[in-house]
Amino acid sequence: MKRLTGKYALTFIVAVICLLLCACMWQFGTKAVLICAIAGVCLTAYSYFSFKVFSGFSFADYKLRRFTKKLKKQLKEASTVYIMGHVFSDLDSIGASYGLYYALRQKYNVKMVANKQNTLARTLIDFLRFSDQDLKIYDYSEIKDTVDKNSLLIVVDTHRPVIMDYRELYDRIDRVIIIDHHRQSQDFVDQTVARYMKSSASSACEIITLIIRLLGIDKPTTVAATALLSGIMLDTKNFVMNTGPNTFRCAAFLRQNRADPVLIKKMFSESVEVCKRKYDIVSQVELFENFAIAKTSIEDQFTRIATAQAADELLAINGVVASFVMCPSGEDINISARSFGDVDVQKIMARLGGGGHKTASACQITSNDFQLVEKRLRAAISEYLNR
Ligand SMILES: [Mn+2]
Repeated sequence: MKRLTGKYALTFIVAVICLLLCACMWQFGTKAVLICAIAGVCLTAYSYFSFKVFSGFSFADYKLRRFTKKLKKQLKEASTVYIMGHVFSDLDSIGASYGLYYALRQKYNVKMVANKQNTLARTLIDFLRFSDQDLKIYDYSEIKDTVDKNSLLIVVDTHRPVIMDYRELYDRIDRVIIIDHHRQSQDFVDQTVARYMKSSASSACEIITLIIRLLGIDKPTTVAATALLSGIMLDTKNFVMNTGPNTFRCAAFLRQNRADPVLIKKMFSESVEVCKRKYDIVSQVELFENFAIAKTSIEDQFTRIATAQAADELLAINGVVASFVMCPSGEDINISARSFGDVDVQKIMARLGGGGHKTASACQITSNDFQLVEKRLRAAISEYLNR
């Protein structure tokens, strides 16, 4: 027999107490019994419906509930549902796509679409394909003939068409749903039938975790839970950046369903070349006020990823509030900037013609003279400090 869940147990107990009270009221006449019965029904209904709210079973806000309703309606009308993330898909993009795919595949005709060649989440994709035999991840070329006018596209982890994994697919489908945690860009044109964009959420995986609970999935598989947790861990840099109460609630829920943090840690592992390069950059750091500045002059396939990771790593230095790493890129010198949020690195990068976020930003300067670029960077930092 299925064990009584908390909700039903509570409702049952309340109903029994109400019935007993009604029986006791018998001696005071039928009026008293009637009043007691009405109160009892109300109380039972209240405990049934409000259980979720008060027991903390669901932390989704009103907007997300409304969005999920819209999503269900759209799903019912769709012939095929495509789920897609962004270009150079990361753990968050793939994890969120898979989480949603997993939640919907029982009921609907869903296809997970991702570029398997250009991805930063190779380890997660391999893990998913190995552990979930039913999963098939499609390239655009494999599905382009199956698109019709009733197709529905769900895009996760981005809302900008230019960086969607397959722009062609977005252009061909009229009904688009967007689920994203990035701040809305100024050039965003809303052509969606429904969207949920919440910049206070840590990651797309956090939002998807809340959605799959609203869709009625209380026990996701270990594979789905691990995929979702990997996205949260990536985007929060292991629960440091952009975390809110819901981040930890979702993580707790996923861990309860046997998400594997050790496996995720292994997914973050890098090749020995990248590691060496990263610490090579870190070891050459110079401090300017509370700002860490480092550089590398070598350009190869490891530079991009090692630079970004070195910039993250530099924030671990005592007292450092922001970090900058310079690296060559063709005719340009790139600067990756990071901070904990007290310093707005986007403003500093904007002075050098770049952009990004408060905590992660970058710019490109056409030059091959590191000294000159560093001078300009220091000037931009001083300007920022004396504004
Ligand atoms: Mn993300």
